[in-house]
Amino acid sequence: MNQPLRNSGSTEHYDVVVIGAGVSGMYALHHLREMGLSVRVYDGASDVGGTWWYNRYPGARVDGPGSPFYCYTFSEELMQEWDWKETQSEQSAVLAYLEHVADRFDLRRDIQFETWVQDARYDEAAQRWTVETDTGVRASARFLICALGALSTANMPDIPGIHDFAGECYHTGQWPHEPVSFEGKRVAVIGTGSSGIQSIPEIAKEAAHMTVLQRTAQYAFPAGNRPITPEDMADARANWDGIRAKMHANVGGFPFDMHARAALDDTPEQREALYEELWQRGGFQFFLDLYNDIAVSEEANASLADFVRDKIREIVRDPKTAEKLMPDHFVMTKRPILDDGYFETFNRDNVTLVDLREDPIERFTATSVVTRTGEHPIDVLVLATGFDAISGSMLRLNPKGRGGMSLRERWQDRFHNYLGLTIAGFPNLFMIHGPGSPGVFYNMPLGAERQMDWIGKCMDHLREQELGAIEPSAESEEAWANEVSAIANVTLFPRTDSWWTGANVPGKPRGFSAYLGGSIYYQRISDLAAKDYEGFVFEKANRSGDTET
Ligand code: NA7
Repeated sequence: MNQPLRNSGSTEHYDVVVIGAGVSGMYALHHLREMGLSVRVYDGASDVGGTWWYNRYPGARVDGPGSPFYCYTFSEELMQEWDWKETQSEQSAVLAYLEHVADRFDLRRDIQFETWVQDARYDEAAQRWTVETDTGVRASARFLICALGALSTANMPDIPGIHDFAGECYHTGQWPHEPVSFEGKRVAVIGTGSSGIQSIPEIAKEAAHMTVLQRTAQYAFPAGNRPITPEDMADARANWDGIRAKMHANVGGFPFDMHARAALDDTPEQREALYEELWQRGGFQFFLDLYNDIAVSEEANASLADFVRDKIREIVRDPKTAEKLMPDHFVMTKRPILDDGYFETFNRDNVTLVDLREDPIERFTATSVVTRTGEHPIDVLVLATGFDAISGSMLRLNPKGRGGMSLRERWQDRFHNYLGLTIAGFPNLFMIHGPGSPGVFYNMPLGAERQMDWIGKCMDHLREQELGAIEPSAESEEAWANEVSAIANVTLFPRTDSWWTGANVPGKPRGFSAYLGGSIYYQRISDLAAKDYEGFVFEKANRSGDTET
């Protein structure tokens, strides 16, 4: 049992407190325990899984490159023993995997579930963090690791009367654990991002009527979900070392080769042929096998956007509905979406599409949603409105650093950070998948492992050098922000409103908040560590005692 180093009054003392028992926090716990540290993890949920524990909406599946490579890589045995059944695993399959990881590495004994961390404060004299929880437990630790999840703080729309709606109301990111029945009910869904586009076809099959309230039309690509055969798994297992090496080298952390040609090097006919082939095959592989200039050249981008718009016109029978479904932003500059029968759903008699740009929501009543052109009576409201992504959960935690400064004050104008891992004025606090890191642009379990391994080495460095605290300088934060923007600005991504830029949450500072260099990032952070942690400032340890790391 990983006991607190000591108890003083009502405070438990650890080397490290980790907040979050999702993909990142689970690996953090395992790794820190392997280092011989005492660790306590807190999570508001009643079991492991984080985002995969919360997002149980109908149709929820992996919408990235998928299984068997959306997984941890730290344990050869884990890879060898786990069978994935489909390329785009259902939420329940990913959660079952994470539960297995928790069992296999006996993680739960050091996780306190159903415990919400309400406050985290740095004590400069003690060089320690203290966290307060809603269960009354207070813990102190030398290091605080925020594994809060990039997609975990729900974005709740602020629409007049929404709280007066008296029917059932569910956010996709906070879906109930009990089955929800839509049978015979009139359902409205707000939001057509990944969660809306995955859930709408499933809910429409059951509901009496569905009204889709669309603010931004989206490009969506066939998910192409396929069974993973025992032979596929045997192949992956036999070649695991090579696959793992390829994952480390690949820009997105997946073992795939990227297309080497530019769209503009090919004729329109050749482009059309490639797009058609990829469309028929489906899956996230679409984006990896694409031309290498789609995200950087307006003309290349337009060629793919036109192809998808033509597909929508082909699939959707009613031309007026098809026109409302036409996206007009650069393709791939909002999170690419994989669908399973989304556009076909608009051919159903029980589905109505409302384009909120021409027919905005005015208010909710107890029994309906009222748009400019009329009233839609509903029994169930589904909010597929996404998340205050990437930085939102850090702001919700709102840790207090040096001099009691809150993160909300520090991040008022921009999400100041260094390497996406650390923040000036918040010593010994580390983020996993924070703003400024590759985060959601990288294979997230692998990214969590690689960031956590770096953090572990950094902790070792402090111990070896008898240092008490580490934090970045404000200058290195500035330089990092410039590097993140410079890479993003080569692409078309910052030119579209998205949750990547913070545009989905009213009042949020705008800026592209992910490091798009992918695997280069891991080389960068390791090189900086090798140069005596260039860009950081250190403080000598004030005292020893329970600061045993
Ligand atoms: P997303 O991708 O942020 O999608 C949210 C959707 O909700 C999107 O269509 C938004 O329109 C819409 N939205 C948000 N607020 C409103 C209001 N107030 N009124 C109308 N429409 C609104 O979140 P998801 O959960 O779908 O996906 C997040 C990630 O989770 C996804 O990328 C996967 O990796 C898993 P907008 O486009 O902002 O105009």
